[in-house]
Amino acid sequence: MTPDQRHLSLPFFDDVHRDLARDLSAWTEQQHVDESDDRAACRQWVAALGEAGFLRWAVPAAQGGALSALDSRALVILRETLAFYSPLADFAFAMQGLGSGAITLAGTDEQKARYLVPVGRGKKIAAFALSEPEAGSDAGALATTAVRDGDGWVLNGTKTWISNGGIADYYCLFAKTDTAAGTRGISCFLVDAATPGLDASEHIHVMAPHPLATIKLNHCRIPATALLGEENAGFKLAMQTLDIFRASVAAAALGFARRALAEATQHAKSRKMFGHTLADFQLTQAKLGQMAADVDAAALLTYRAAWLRDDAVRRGAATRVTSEAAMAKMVATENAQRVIDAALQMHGGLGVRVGTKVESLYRDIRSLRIYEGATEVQQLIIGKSVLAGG
Ligand code: COS
Repeated sequence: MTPDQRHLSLPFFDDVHRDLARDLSAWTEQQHVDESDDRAACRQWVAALGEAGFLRWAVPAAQGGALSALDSRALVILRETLAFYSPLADFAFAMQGLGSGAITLAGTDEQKARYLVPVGRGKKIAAFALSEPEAGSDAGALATTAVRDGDGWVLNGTKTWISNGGIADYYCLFAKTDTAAGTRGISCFLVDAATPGLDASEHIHVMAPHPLATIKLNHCRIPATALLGEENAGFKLAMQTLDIFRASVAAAALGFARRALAEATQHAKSRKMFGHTLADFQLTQAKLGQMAADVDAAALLTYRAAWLRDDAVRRGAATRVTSEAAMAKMVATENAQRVIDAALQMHGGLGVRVGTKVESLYRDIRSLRIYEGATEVQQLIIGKSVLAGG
């Protein structure tokens, strides 16, 4: 099954995006990764994506990337296409981007060379460590501390829900450097996985298996050069990184929804019922019509958010796309959940049978409505922006 790519003719995209989508789709269709062990599969996907050159889109050209700056539309195309075929392939790509995005935004030349070059080749696995047991949606409430010690820092605390936890080579990790300053007292650090005192052995098992762990930091000593960006400017850096990747979460949801719609359409055309096919019934046609509209609404919001950011970068403008990215993430993930549920329902008993594509999609989509800012957080962000007048 291949994705419908008619949307690529929309003016949001350039030829570079169209070529990328076609090459990636042809490549991914040929991959045969055994996904029964999610951690081994992710390592394999990172290596394969790196070797094939697709991780180059997660880093800028100066560090071996495909384009001079991170391109949101390319990220959207990559995640949408990979998600159509394999949620784990999408996850592997996404984490290379999310775990290195802050370095692209704020890294020194040395940090960029040390981390971005291998990330773009699939030689280092990246992770983004923001959440904590008591700081999920309220990201500013984190309790992990980084205290100056001689010419370095000492980290103490617990990070949780960390994607790639346990298989990452380094963590882009946020900690309090001024406990009295709220969101203005958070800094970002690049912490190598082999740092003594870092324990990533507690795996978290979830309904759609992927590498996820709790990270314990017990007197982890890191050098002064591990500080990423300015001291106490880490919260904004985290938010700016999320602004880029939230539209790509929307794209992953879109890839899942497109796959569910394709599965439902194929099933409706072939399934015999009451002397007809399922597709002959108006009830089925109405359902497919609603699903297609939900997919297109999600697509347009996602492409708009990506285009707006790329356009601002091209013009050198400091325009924030926080609200547009939040709308895309909220609508695409919520719509995808509905589309997948409808596709599953259309499959009848087969829909809940383990091994059926719509069954795994039903599990895969659920966490996207939660991570990188739950739907309720997106509503909050959009609402604040409406009240602020834009
Ligand atoms: N870009 C740049 N700066 C931003 C920003 C953005 N997108 N969002 C917020 N900021 C800045 C604000 O301008 C403010 O700056 P000042 O201190 O100079 O005034 C500062 O950051 C604090 O912003 P705010 O007051 O809005 O922060 P809140 O503590 O109210 O939190 C939300 C805002 C809820 C939006 C934030 O905590 C959030 O996004 N939570 C979800 C976190 C998340 O996605 N977790 C998943 C982790 S990855 S799986």
